[in-house]
This record gives sequence, C-alpha cells and structure tokens, in this order.
Amino acid sequence: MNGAESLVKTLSGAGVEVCFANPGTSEMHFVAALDRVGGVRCVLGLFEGVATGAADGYGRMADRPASTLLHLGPGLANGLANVHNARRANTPMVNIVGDHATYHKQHDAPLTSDIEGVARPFSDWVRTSVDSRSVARDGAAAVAAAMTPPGRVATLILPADASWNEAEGPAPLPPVEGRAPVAPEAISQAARVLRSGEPALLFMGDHALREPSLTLAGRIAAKTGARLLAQTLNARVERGAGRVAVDFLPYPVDAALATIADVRHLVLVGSKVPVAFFAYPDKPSALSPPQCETHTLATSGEDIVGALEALAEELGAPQNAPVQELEKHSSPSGEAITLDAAAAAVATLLPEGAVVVDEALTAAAAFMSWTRGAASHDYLQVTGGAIGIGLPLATGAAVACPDRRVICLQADGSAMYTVQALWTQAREGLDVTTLLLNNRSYAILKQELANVGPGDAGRRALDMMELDRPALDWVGLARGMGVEAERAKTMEEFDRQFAAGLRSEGPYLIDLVL
Ligand SMILES: Cc1ncc(C[n+]2csc(CCOP(=O)(O)OP(=O)(O)O)c2C)c(N)n1
Repeated sequence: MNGAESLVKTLSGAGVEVCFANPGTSEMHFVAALDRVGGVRCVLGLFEGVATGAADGYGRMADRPASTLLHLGPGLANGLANVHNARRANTPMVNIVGDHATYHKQHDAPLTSDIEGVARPFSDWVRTSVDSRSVARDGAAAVAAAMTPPGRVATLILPADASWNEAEGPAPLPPVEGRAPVAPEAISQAARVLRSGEPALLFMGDHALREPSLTLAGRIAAKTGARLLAQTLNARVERGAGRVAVDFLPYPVDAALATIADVRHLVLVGSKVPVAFFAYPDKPSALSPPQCETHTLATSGEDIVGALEALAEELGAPQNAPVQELEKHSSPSGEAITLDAAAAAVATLLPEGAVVVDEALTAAAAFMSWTRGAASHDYLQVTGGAIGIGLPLATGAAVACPDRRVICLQADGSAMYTVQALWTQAREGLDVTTLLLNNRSYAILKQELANVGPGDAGRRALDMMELDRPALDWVGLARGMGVEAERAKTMEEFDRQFAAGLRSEGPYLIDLVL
C-alpha cells in the first residue's frame, strides 16, 4: 500500500465519503487510490471554487466533512474564497492539497509556492506530511480537526513522494472532543436577565438555528417575552411551517440598528456580537445599542442544545412553543414577473424537506420573507460574504441529501463566478432547481455606491455594475453544460417551469428575467 492508498482508506474509515476534486499531476496517486481503494465517491468540479463550495454544502447538510482535492498552491488559491465561506459557516472540511515531491522543491519548478502560507489564513489546522508513513496519521488528524466543534477547516498538504512511497496502512480516527457544556453561571445569568422583564433578545447562530434549539428558544420566549433573532448570514437555518419562526438581522446598517434599538440584554446563543458588514461614513460598526448588555449563553462550539434545555428548565418554560403556520398563495395569472410574485410562487410550491440555497443578494429579502410560511425546509446562506458559492453549495447539498430537493436562489453576477458547478450537477444527475435571478447587473453595488457616498457616480463607474453588454444567455449557458433550462417571460410560465423543475430528474434552471 502506498501513502495515497493509506490516506484514502483512513478518510473512508473516518467517515469521509465524498471527495470534491480538481486534480493535477501531483495528485495522480491520490486519484488512482480513490479508484483502487473505494469507499470515497469522487466528484469532479471544473474549477476549484466549485470543489470547495460543494464541500461546504456537503458539510453543512451532512454534519461531517467531505474532502477536497486541489492542485498545489494555485489550485488551493482558486478555491479559497469558498474555503473562507466554509470557515465562516463552521463547516467541517478536509482539504487535501497535492505538492511537489519533497526532493523536487529545491528546483523551484513553475508550480512551486508556499502552500502552508496560502492555506493558513483560511484554515484552522494545517499540516504537511513529511513522508509516506505519516500520511495516514496526518489524514486521521485532519478529519479529527475538521470534526472538532463547531466544525473546522483542516488542510493537509501531500507531497507527491509521500503519496507514492510505501506506507504501513490506514490510521484510526483519534478521539474527537464533543461540544463542551456551558458553565452553570452562564445559564443562571441568562435566566436572571430574561426574568428581569427588561427587553431581551436571544441572538442565534450556528446550531441554535436547528430545530431542537429553536423549539427550546421558542419555549423560553413564550415564558419570558424575549425576542428571537438570527444572525444576518447563517450556515443552515431550519425553518418553515411547523417550526419556531425566527427573523434575521437585516443587512443594511440602519435597518439592523432599528431592529435591535430597544434591546437591553443581548443573549448570544451560538452567535457573535452583531457588527456592520462594512464601515460606512457616519454609521457605527458595532450594531448593539449603547444601553445594551451582552451575555453569552453558549458559543458556537459549546453544547447549545444542552444550554437551552437547562435554561428552559430553570425558567419553567412551557412544554410547547408557538410554531409557524403553513401559508399558501394563489397561483399567479397573467401578471408580469415581479420578485414578490416569484417568491410567493416558490414559497407555495416548495416541497417539504427542501434545501434552499440563498445567493440571491438583492432578491434575498423577498424570498426570505415569502418562504417564512412555506413547507419546512433548510435555508443556507453566504456566510463569509464571498460571492460565487450558490451553485457549488447547492451541488454539495444535493450530494449530501439525494432524497431532498435543492432549490438554488441564484443572482446572475454571483452565478458567473462558479458557473461550472452546473456541469457537475448534470454529470452527477443532482436534483437541483436553480432560479437564476437575472437582473443583468451587480445591483447591490449600485446601492452600496450610494451608501458609501463617493458622490454622484459617472457613466464609467456605473458601467462597472452593468452585466448587459453583452447580455448573458443563461438558457444557452445551462444547456451547454447539460442542464435543462427555460426562460420565464410571464408569471404563469414561471409557475409551470418551477413545478416542472421540481419534478425533473437531475438539474433544471429557470432564467427569471427581472
Ligand atoms: C469574492 C467576492 N468578490 C466580489 C465581491 C463584491 N460583490 C458583492 S455583491 C457583488 C455583485 C453581486 O451581483 P449579483 O450576484 O448579480 O446580485 P445583485 O446585486 O444583482 O442582486 C459583488 C461583485 C464579493 N462579495 N465577493
């Protein structure tokens, strides 16, 4: 057995079932090992940002890591924006990055770079295997690091000779620490402020937005009158009919400030203190109001459910919390396409258990609002603000959840970053319905131009935000990659196409011209 084979066996033994890959020469032994050893499904992405974004989608839905396979420093660099999003999502993820053979490095061949230096700012754990006999142990350590709560990015660099030289065999997964219980004082402090009668907010992130936590939070809110609010961008929110509803902190600074202006006690549950996405002249960076005290009930890596259970008990919260009712809207007839009409149609047709990926940007608010009362679903957002993740994220989520329908709410500009993910969806026959929100512009940047306020923008500045010269042919792009696609010109057409997309086997794209 060579080093690469020992690594694949180790990954598979540790529960890593999928590798999202874009390999090169230095990874040929790993690719051969995937074939020879078995146990790890290999999914090809035609750009590294597809592989890393898909690994993020997979990890968010499976709650265990996928691996990626990337080609030296440049391959890793191509994938880093979505590694960044994964890290901000606390997604468990193992990146395997091939490198030159150890003895070849001194020659400074063209693909040589400081891979550890490239990996480190975007990884929680980085290691280079020194030889073939350490590869299995390093691989097991990488998986353990990735699975350490709340979920981490581990990057293992694999020199080619560590892959092809003789190894001893696979290594077992070392013990992985569980979520640490929160200190009893954190619970009693939260109970004290929630009993005080002063305006309190449970600010929720990470696993606090999964159903068990939301139910507990809903019970606590029913007892104390505390409000529930989710962070602006979250890895995965379990929402819709039958679940405790939670609003999101708005993205625009003024709206965010207004949302929490009255809060006296901010109780963090798997979240961080809210801050503005960017600095703007004359606006604050920190969003908590001046009179507000912050209390940490549980950090993202701690036992959030356990903390909420203890808090609910201490407060004597009722056994049931009010949940969201199912809302249906009448089918559109004859109207022109509007965002609200499209979002209402999506909400009405959304199948139970759908996974909704939201890279809708300026269209997101409408979809979030209309899908609040849709059938229960999971909602995945762009956690790190690096666009170009929607199509890959949907791809990885569909690989993780073959029995669930994935709906990708995809803004056009962001879609172009990693459009190749459509090809992977077609190749793997993934049930992803993409709603391509075609406004032919970087619309949010026009808003930001006004917000940041450099004065009146001229034609050349605005031209940096227009995507209509030439217009992108989305139906052509999708079909060219093997994905069935239609353009919706009326709401009736859209309704029919979306229903067809949900029924189709394999991916389907609707070009929704806004
Ligand atoms: C990796 C990365 N590059 C650039 C940006 C800056 N950026 C933010 S939004 C945006 C344009 C988004 O346009 P589109 O996806 O069409 O959505 P719309 O604003 O039109 O709704 C850009 C370029 C970013 N957030 N991330």
